[in-house]
Amino acid sequence: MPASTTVLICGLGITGQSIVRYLASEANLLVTDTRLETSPEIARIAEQLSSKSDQLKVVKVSELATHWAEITEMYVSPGLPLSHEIVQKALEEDIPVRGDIDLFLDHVDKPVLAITGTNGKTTVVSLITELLASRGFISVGNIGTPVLDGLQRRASGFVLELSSFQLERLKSPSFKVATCLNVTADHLDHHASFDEYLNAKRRIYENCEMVIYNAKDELTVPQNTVGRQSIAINDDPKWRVESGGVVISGEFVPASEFSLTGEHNLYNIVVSAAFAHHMGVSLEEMLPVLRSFKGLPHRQQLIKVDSGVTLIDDSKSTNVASTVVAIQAFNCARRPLVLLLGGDSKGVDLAPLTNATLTTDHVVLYGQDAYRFKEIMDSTMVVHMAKTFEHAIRTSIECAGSEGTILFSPACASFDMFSNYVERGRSFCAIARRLLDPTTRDCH
Ligand code: UMA
Repeated sequence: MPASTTVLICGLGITGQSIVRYLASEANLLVTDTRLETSPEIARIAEQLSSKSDQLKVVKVSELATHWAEITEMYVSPGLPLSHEIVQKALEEDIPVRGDIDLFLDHVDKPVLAITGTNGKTTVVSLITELLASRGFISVGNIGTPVLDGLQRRASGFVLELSSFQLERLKSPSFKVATCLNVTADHLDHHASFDEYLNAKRRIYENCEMVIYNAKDELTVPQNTVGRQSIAINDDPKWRVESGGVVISGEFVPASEFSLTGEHNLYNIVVSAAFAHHMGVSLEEMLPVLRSFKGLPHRQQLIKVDSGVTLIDDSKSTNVASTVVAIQAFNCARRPLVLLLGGDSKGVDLAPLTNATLTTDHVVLYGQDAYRFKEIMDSTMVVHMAKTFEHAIRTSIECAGSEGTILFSPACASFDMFSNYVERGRSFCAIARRLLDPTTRDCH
């Protein structure tokens, strides 16, 4: 980048901070965040950054008007919608608007395997990374390590988790292998419509060398596969989910051999194996990893308690589709089955939950959108409204009796009460364990 370049970085979350670190010695940086004047944490980060460099200036959004003429490029964090006035103003001024993934793709010279989807992407990214760990691959992106920080680490390749936010602002995707796992309604407080969300997700296939998709799920099928390598899972006899197991690389493996449970995870296993196969990993090498992979915390995770109650932490469920999948997975669990959900529903249609909840025995609702959920429940359902998170857990325990199952699968973002789903999941475990096992102090 020429030294005279002035780059505007918008957003001071972990993405914005990684862009600052990456471009610090290459350009004059202007940094802003819509939360500068309302969040003490963001103000502290801004102060810290400006104290470290003379080439970095923090500006309030209201002060940007005097800077547009000098700005040559702008990087926008994933959490800031492209419809935001700052982005719209930059576009009016003909300033190129990019995301951190563009900068990463400009500089990366290692294979990048890209994964998106409404649900399951973190599980798939983690499993592919384990399958390729001996080849020196690391996971980056929406999973939690900003891509530019990943670029500074010694890696032979990257397994990149992409959100719709990251994909919609990506200028020219060009991945070695890409998949979109599934698409169901989510983030409709950010995207103007389901189609806009779907189109963002499907951008992952643009210009990529190889596409992997579910031939039985039209929304995941790339519009153009001509001239590219592809694996059409469930259409290809060597790669498919079958009753009671999976076929990977032409071999049948029974579901009972895997630690991961649920039909959706069988698909996740096939996709992950297809990626590893394309990167040269043999079936013999893969099988021990596929068998031992236990999944990730807060995703349909069984929590041990010294009580007859079965406790499932699915705090990672931040949308309706993933809660429907969780209800199906625990349909045969010990009864009564108590579903605990609530939080910030992000403006999506909640109706797909109506039928799914009919197979549960009780529903306990809490948080900002508890009443939106109550409205879509069938009149025959036993629905309990809780005033606080602790009250919700206490009510769930009462409903579960001595040997029922509590499924904590919120179907919502956590931001009305917690900083993220991890904090929410930990809090759920800690409170539930305290109430069920008064001698237990913590949750791991
Ligand atoms: N925000 C502002 N003003 C700004 C910038 C952001 O108000 O100027 C708000 C956003 O509305 C959002 C929050 O700040 O609510 C955080 O956004 P951010 O872009 O600053 O977030 P980062 O800390 O940079 O983290 C982002 C991803 N967060 C989001 O997309 C919201 C992280 O994914 C990701 O791990 C990280 O980049 C590295 O790539 C988290 C996430 O929640 C896990 N992702 C969503 C999901 O999985 O559903 C998409």
